[in-house]
Amino acid sequence: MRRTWLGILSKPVPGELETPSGIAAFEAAQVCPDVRFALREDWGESYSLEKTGDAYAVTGGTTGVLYGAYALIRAIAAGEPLPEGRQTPYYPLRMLDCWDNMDGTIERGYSGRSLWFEDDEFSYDPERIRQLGRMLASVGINVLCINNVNVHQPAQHLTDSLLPEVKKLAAILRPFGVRLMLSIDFSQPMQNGLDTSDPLDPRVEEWWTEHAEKVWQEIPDLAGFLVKADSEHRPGPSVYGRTHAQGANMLARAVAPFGGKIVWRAFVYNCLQDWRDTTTDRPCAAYDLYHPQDGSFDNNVILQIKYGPYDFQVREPLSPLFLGMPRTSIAMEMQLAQEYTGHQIDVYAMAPMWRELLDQAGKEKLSALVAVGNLGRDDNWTGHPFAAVNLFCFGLFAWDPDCDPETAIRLWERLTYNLPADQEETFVSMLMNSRHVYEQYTAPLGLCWMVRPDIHYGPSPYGYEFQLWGTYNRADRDAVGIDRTKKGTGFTEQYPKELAQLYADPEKCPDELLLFFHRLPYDWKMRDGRTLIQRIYDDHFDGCAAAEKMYAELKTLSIPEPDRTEALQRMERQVRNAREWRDVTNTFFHRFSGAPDAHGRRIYA
Ligand code: GCW
Repeated sequence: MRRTWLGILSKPVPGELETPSGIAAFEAAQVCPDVRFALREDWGESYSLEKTGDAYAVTGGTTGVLYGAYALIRAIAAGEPLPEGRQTPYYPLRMLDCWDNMDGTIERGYSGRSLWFEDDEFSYDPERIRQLGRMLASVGINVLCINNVNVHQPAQHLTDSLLPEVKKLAAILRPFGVRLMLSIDFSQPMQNGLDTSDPLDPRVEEWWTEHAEKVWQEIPDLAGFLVKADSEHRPGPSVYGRTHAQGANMLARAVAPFGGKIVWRAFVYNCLQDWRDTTTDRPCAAYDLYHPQDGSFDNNVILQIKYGPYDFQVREPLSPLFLGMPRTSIAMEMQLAQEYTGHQIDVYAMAPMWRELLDQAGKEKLSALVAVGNLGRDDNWTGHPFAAVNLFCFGLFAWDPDCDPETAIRLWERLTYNLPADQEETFVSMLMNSRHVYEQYTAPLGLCWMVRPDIHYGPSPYGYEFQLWGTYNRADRDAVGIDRTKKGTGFTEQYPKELAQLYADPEKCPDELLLFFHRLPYDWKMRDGRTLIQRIYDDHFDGCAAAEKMYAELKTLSIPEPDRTEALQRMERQVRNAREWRDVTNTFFHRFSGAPDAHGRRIYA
C-alpha cells in the first residue's frame, strides 16, 4: 500500500466491491465495528452522520453514503466531532485535471510518470487506481480528466480504438463516485476525414455528434469534454473566424443528449507577442475576449478560468472575468502541480491563497472548482510528501468553499502524521506560512515571471523579458513594473469600479500587488516608510531567513519515515533555492538602482 492521508485504513479496497455502498461498509468496518448505513437514493451526494452510544449511523444517497463513510473515518481518526446535519457539496463538479500524456510523461508533473499511461497505451496497476479512487472519494473529488489539455498527437485523441480502455479505467473509479472527463482537440474532425473543423459547418457538428454517441455508448456516465482552444498553438474556432461561444456551443449540442458538459478553458492570450510592443498587455486578453460573449454560452458549457489573469503565479489579482461573466457558468481553475510555486521541492500549501481568491470571487458566482493535479507514480503520490496537503485541501474547498484553510491543513496533518500537540502547532503554522515565505524570496510585491524560462523553477529576473509570451517586468535603472491603470494598459478598468479605483491608486493598492499594477521608481515611499528598493531587498532576505528557519524546525519534528528524510532532503534544496533567489534578485535590482541596502547586508553588486 502506498502512503496516503488514509493510513488508518490498512486493508486495500477489494476489486470485487462494485458499489459505493459496498465500499462504504468495507471502509467503515476497518475503523469502527458498529456502523449502520441507510441508503436514501434521492440524496445523491449528500449524507448525514449520527452517533448513539458507540454506534454510528450513516445516511446518504448513492455516493453520499461513501462520502459519509469517509467523513466518519476522518472524524474518528482525527478525534474530531462529527459534522452536524445533512452535508451536501456546494459545487456539483469538483474536478481534477491531469496533464498526463499517453507516452507516460506529465506536463508540469513533479511526482513521477503517469499513473495510467505509458508507451502510448493505457498501463496501470488496478490496485493503485482503486487507492486513487479512495483518495479522491475521501475528499469528495468526483471528476477526473485523464489526459492533457494539450492533446498533442492524434494518438492521444482517445478515439475509437482506445475507448474500451477508457471504459475499463472508468469502471474501476465508478464505485468511488469518480467519473472521467476527456480532453479533446478542436481539430479532431479534420484529422479524421473531414477537410475542416469549422464549428458552423454542419458536417463538423455531425462528426462530433457521432463521435459523442460512440464515446457515451462505452462510458455512459462520462462527465464531458475539456477543451483548450485557440491557446498556445492549440487549434480553435478563431481559425474559421468563429467565436468561442460558437465553438463551445456546437460541442455542447453534441454532448447534451448524454448529459455531458463542455468545459471550455479561458486561458487564451497572444503567445507570440513582441516585447517591444507596450500596448498589448497579456492580463487584459481573457476579459477582452470573453466578457463580450457573456450570456451566449449554452447551459451545459462551463468556462474554466485560471484564478489570475496571467498564469498560476504566486501572487496575482483575481482574474476580472470572475466578476464580469454573471450570465455564464464559470469554474475557477487552481494548480496543485507546483509549476511556478516550487516544483514540489519547495513547501507551498495553497489553501490560504484559495481562501483569498474565493472570498474575492464570491463562491456563488462559480459553478465548479477545478484543479490541475499534482499526482504521479512516486510512492508518496505527490513527489514531496507534504504536497499531498494541496490535493486534500482542494477536495475540501470544492465541497465547501467556505472551508477554513487552517482547519483543513490541521485535519490533513492529523490524518497523515498525528504529531504531538506542540509539534502539530509548529508544523501547521509552517504550512500556513509557506506561501508567504515562497512569495517573499521569489517575487514579492506582485512581480511575476522572474523564473527560468520553460522549466519555471529558479530565479531569472530577465529570463522572460525579451520573449514572446507577454510576461515582462520592464525593470530599468529608474523604475520597475508596468502601469496597468487607465494611463497605462488599462487593465484596472476591467474590474468593477471600487476595485478598479483601489488598484489604480498606488497609495491604496495592496502592497502585495503594487508592482503588478504600477510602474514605480526605486525610491517610492511605501506605506510603512521604507523605500520600494529597500522593501525588495528586505523581503528577499526575510523570505530566505524564514526558509532557513523552516528547515531548522522541520528537523525537530517527529514526522514518520520515510517522509521525514524525503521532506528534509527537499527542504535542504528549498533553502539553497531560496538563497539563490535572494542573491540573484537583489543583485539584479541593486545593479539597476545602485541603491545600497540600509542594513549593509551582502549584495553581490
Ligand atoms: O502554465 C502554462 C503551462 C503549460 C500549460 C498551460 C495551460 C498545459 O506552462 O504547460 O499547458 O499553462 O494551462 O494550458
